[in-house]
Amino acid sequence: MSNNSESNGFLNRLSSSFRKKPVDTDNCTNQQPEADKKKGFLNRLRSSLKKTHEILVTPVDELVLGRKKIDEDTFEDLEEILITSDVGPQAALDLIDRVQKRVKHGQYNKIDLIRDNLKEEILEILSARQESLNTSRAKPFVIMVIGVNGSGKTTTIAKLAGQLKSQGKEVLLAAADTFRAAGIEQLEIWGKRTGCEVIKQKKGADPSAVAYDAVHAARARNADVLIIDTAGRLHTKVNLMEELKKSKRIIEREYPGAPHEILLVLDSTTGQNAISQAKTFRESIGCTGIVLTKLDGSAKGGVIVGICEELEIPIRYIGIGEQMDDLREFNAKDFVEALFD
Ligand SMILES: Nc1nc2c(ncn2[C@@H]2O[C@H](COP(=O)(O)OP(=O)(O)OP(=O)(O)O)[C@@H](O)[C@H]2O)c(=O)[nH]1
Ligand SMILES: [Mg+2]
Repeated sequence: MSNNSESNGFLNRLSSSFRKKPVDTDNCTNQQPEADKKKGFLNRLRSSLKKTHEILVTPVDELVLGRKKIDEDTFEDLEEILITSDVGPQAALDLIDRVQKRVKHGQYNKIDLIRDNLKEEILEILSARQESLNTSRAKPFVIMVIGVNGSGKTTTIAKLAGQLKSQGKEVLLAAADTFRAAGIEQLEIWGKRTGCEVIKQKKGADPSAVAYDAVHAARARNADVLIIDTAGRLHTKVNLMEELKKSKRIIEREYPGAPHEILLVLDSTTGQNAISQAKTFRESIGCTGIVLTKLDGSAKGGVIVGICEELEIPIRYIGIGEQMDDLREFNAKDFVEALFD
């Protein structure tokens, strides 16, 4: 945000999105029967993954139409579909290999079962990265949220804070994105809305100093969870990565064992670039979990397969919209069902 009017415009949009649908911190206690809730949840996920479905699944259905048997061409066409749908070259080859093996074993050697083969293999790849975040294993549990500019870090923090609050947890937020005044303001607004205290300093302050204050505050208040927001940074900017490392070092020094989670937020609309981002962040600072955002607006959701295949980092959450309940714990089975339906 370069000036005040831009910043105000952004904050107004943020507030109006709340007016449309207020934060529901009582979400987990509402009376909606479980089955209905699950159905609504799957429908929402299905409509979020519609664009990815059209790029990844519809062409597979078309591939099957009019063919009588599986041959070399079938696999070539399938590979092309997988690559165009941002699954990524490595994951595409692996998937083809897996499907070919099944065909060889004569398990599913009918053309119309290509789709089922593919679905099952994708499920297997995704399931290996399903591991939910357990914030109860330390108190306070410290989460550092990192990622490139605009990937969805701050909104993810807000959604996560809202959800943890609704579970009765005491959550503290730290505005260690000191790069822009609007970054601090944005977190403050979310802090108010979710009822979480925000630890902050002035714009331009050393982010490690904010992290230092926040760790001490979280320990003094005996908070359950501390979530630290950081400024967006291009993964290729060495000095900015060093700044992040410094914050991590300070947190470690002040509270051995922390940060307990380094959550990397990746924007699914960036497709294959999300994988390069993850590799660089992993190498320079390390990350213990991934949040894949903006799946609702993305035709490149297939990248989730590449992420799961190429990086051994669990996917903790997925973002499927801008509302509070649009951050979902990653469930591979639900995801694949919604994608292929
Ligand atoms: N449609 C959609 N929009 C999202 C999602 N997650 C975040 N956004 C939007 O993405 C935009 C950027 O989100 P922020 O949370 O500000 O991103 P950030 O990573 O904190 O950005 P910087 O602090 O500038 O690096 C906002 O307009 C969010 O509402 C999502 O899952 N779906
Ligand atoms: Mg931010």
